[in-house]
Amino acid sequence: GKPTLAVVGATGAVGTVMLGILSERADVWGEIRLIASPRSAGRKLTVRGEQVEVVALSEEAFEGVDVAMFDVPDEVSAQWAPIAASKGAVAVDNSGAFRMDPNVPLVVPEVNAHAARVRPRGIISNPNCTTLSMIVAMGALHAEFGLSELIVSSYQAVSGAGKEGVDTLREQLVKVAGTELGTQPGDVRRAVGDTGPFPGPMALNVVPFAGSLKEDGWTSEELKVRNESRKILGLPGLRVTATCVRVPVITTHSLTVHARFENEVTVAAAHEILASAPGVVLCDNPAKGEFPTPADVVGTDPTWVGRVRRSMDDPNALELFVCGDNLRKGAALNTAQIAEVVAAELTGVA
Ligand code: 2RA
Repeated sequence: GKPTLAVVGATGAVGTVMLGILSERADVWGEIRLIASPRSAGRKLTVRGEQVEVVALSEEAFEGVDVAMFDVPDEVSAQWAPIAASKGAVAVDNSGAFRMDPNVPLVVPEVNAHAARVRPRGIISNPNCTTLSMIVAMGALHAEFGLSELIVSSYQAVSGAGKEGVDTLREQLVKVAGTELGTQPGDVRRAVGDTGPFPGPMALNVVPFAGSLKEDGWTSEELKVRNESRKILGLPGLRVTATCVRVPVITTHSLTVHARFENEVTVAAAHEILASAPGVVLCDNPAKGEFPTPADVVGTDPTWVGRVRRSMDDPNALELFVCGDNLRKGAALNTAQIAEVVAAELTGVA
């Protein structure tokens, strides 16, 4: 029969998008079990057009589960993904708890689907949304030109910080709408008051800090881009520098990328690769005003790439602008794709 899937964290920002994605994609699952904190147990959610009652997270909840997706905070995954695995499920985890564990593969199916088969702990990790928003395009270019360095700046949407992030921006936008704020030092900060999960106002502003502070002034997000890109691409020595910035966008992360390669590159060759790469859409006609923006990309599955230029001072380097929906490919969609790779393996289709 078809494998049983559990969705842990079904009521969260990513879980909600996941239920929509599971309803749209080819139906490879038998039972879909929805699991959340005891606080949400008993709620009914719609998946595949059916009402399903949410059950509380417990050991018994994983009985008979073949694949368990986790969209929960790091500490919840750290505790419960190994329990799901000990019950015989393959855990596909979207937290940061296991991504850099050498015994846990970090998988983006378009780039390294093969890595999903080797999972000594019964756990597969899903990358962070910032890495995921550009890595499919980078993987395609790497396969052709051989990547040697990435220098990126991110423009990250507030939904990366969950529902609280979205609520915070929406409340702030109401406070600044129709005013003349944004003309005096501190006027926006005073008007919006509470900045919620962000270290500065998000309305009428950009904040050059996402995640938490780590060593030498780097943030957790910046280290994730570096470490995860290296692991996914299988390039442990890849030079990577990231500056992660939060912008007043609800959903869809963008990045500017300076990518340096072993070999000389041309825009025409890069266009050809990006236009034919699975999971990538090339949208690059600036003369017609055509380039990806979060407002146009949100709600879609692919990684969108535009503004492709060859670096003026380096024939081996490209400059690009990349957008990806951080809740879809950046989280739920990639997790669903990994789970489908496992389902195909379990049912002998792969
Ligand atoms: C963010 N990447 O955008 C984080 C979410 N995991 O805040």
